[in-house]
Amino acid sequence: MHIKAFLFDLDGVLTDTAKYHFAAWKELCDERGWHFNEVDNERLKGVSRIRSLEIILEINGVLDSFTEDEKNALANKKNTRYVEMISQVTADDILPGVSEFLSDCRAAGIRMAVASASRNAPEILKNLGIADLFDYVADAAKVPNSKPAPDVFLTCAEALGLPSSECVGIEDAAAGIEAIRAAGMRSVGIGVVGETPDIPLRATSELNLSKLQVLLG
Ligand code: B16
Ligand code: MG
Repeated sequence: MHIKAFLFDLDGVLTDTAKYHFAAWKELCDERGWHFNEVDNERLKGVSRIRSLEIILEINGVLDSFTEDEKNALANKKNTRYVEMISQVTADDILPGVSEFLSDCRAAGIRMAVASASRNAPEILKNLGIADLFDYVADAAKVPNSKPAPDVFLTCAEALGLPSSECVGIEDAAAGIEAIRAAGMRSVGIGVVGETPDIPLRATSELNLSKLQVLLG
């Protein structure tokens, strides 16, 4: 294939915001006396905010004890803390190898979009100082179905005016790899557990445009 665009997940691919998601959810859980640890946090990667809360409530056996309004209030409370935490994000938080890869893609005329489940994606990209490099950033609030549904990747391809066959998705979460596959695109996985991407990499430092062009060509 001739790669015309890369569609990037954000958390776990461009930067590591999982540690802030964990810290913000942990504060909420500690306040309520709920169990939540780093292993549980793995299940929240790539998953929407409200679904993340539901997973935490399920783990604690209290999912049925909350109304939709109460769940929204809890998710908002976590997000307020999370937004405070990500205000500290800077260019130093870009994952290794990512800046070089983005520059190489740009120099090669390959289009780039962000396909994240995070409603905070624009703010994080701005703080990282890379917002201007992307042709399109999907608005997670407007995407009908979250990963593993293909919607966010299809939205990006459509915005770029490209068919799925010319787009490659880059993801760190199993749900994201499923979403890319369901969108009919090839996938690059970063340390993905539980799904097999077309190109599995151990870390972002292994992202290399020439190699990917050969492997996916
Ligand atoms: P927000 P990604 C995802 O980002 C995170 O991996 C996931 O843990 C989080 O719940 C989700 O964004 C929603 O984030 O609360 O900021 O809207 O991996 O899809 O870039
Ligand atoms: Mg991710």
